[in-house]
Amino acid sequence: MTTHQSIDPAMTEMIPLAKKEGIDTVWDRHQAMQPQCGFGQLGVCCRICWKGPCRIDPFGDGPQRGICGADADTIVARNVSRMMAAGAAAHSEHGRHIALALQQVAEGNYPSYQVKDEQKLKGIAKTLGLEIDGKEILTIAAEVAALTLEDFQNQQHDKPCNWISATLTDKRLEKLSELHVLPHNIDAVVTQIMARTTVGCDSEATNVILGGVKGALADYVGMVLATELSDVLFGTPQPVVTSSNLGVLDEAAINIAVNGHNPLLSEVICDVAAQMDQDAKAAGAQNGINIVGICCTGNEIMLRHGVPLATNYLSQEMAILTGAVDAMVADVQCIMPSLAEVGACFHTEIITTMDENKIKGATHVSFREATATENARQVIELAIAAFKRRNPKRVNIPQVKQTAIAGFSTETIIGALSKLDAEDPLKPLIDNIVNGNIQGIALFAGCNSTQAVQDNNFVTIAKELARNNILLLATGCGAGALAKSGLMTQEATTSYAGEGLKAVLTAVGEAAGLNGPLPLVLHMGSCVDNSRAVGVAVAVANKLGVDLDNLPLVASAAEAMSEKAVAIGTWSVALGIPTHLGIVPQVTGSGTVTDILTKSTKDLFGGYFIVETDPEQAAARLIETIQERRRGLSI
Ligand code: BF8
Ligand code: SF4
Repeated sequence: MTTHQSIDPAMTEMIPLAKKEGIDTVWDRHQAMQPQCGFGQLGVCCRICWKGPCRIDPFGDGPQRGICGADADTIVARNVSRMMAAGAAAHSEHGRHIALALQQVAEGNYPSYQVKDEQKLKGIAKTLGLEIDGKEILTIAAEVAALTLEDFQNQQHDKPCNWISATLTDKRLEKLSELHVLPHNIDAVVTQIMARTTVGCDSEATNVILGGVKGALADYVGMVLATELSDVLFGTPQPVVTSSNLGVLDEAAINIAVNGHNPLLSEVICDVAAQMDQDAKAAGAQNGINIVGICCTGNEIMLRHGVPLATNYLSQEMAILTGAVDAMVADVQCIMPSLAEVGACFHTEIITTMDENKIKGATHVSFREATATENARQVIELAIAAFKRRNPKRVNIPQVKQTAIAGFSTETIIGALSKLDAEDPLKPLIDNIVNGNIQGIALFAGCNSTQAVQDNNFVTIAKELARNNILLLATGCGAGALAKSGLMTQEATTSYAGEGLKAVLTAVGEAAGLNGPLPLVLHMGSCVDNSRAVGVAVAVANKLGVDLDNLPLVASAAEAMSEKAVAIGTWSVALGIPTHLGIVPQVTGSGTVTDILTKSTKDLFGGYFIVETDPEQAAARLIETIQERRRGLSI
């Protein structure tokens, strides 16, 4: 049974429970917000200066220009570019944290961290063009950190960011350079967007959007460096069998849910929790401490430690409604401000950890990398204290849980393929794309939104694509949706994959020692880990001697919500990837901007947005897009 808000079976229990308890959730607030403002939905509302707010009449009867003279095209273009800048800022700030941590580790500071994956670090150093022979590992770490931080500091406009130059195809770099959208400095590019979109500046829509695209590519830089350096510090993900959905909460344990994005604290919480298990048992929790994940922090530790994923973005409040979460630890991004209020209805301690991200009513533990172990201990002590206040009568854990095989980093995928061809690991993948066993590759990324039935777009599209022999990759809350729906299992491959895809997933899985196929959907990680999918695509493109816009590769942000998703979708398009949005973006008030994003980008970059809210129609369009790409390659 499903509800009209969600297809997540745990929600069929939790949504009525919230009603019964009289607790407002994201779905109630969505309802209360109806009808939502039409001007905002179309993107034609401007609040950039205090002469405004201004809005353009979409029917042509009222004002067609704001007070300053800006028309719908300018207003829409500025609004969406600013979203790209905000997304880039969020991911890059996360990346900067990781890079600064690596720099300190290299200097022998930050005792809670170390270089965990030396091979990865050496590989990165080579990719960035560093000489490593005869160098100590910490020297290499220092040099990699310095080159990374240069991407936030470089003032030479004609020198692109190190991490973009090192990770894309030559042809793509040339194209982006010709279009003047290659970022040279993440911070500067974000600043430029804010500057050029302020009152009385850039008003030509295409120019504004191209400025935004440069910001979106800066977002890519922030993500790829965050992902790669996280692997250095915390280990490169390997396949791991774990589980997902609210049934991963354990009534007999102290449940700590880690929510957000940045793995710096959650990694240490995992370590310290293992050491404090006895304290938990002494407090009466028979099964000790049970760490579970939510959103992308959840994805990060799911991939690296097999920590189960409790839920994805839209249902984060529902984890608290189970009455079994003793502490929810929030770092940055996609944390609902309502958590403190919901937590107050139960015994749950809501703990914020980053000084720049506080919630009224939550307990704040000021996290510092230098004192990470101590901070993790504080958090766990708060959870133990809260557990003692837990009311067993209010515990309602839905018995809904799915197995999920996760941990498909680029290295893991290539490693699994190398079991079929050690000399040339990409050959089996390419051969199977050419012979049609695999028709193409689709990356599912991005959020949940109340604008769709939770998880439904992802699951419907994924099943249809799999049936049509398309290899599926996933990240972020899209990955959460597909994990909760049981599509990251070997059984799902047996049930849903088309014959060709099934044969390939089985051959690779058997060769990799899995006693069966690979799961139907390969979980590549959090949102910043979208860069892993680019890694696979670039390797395939280079091997074939083509560019990314020739590959039978599509992306789908089927339930996009966040400004970060706007940035990711836009760099995906700029890299040449047709990118589906299952939510109508707030740009349709300008025909010009809509055309730029869905049509002109095809000529400029090869990638473009496909907007389709109906998941079956969306699947059909994605399949047709892959076929078009195949025809282009004459395969
Ligand atoms: O970075 S997918 S709702 S949690 S923004 Fe947020 Fe969207 Fe989830 Fe992760 Ni990404
Ligand atoms: Fe209105 Fe122009 Fe000010 Fe925007 S910038 S609020 S359109 S006057």
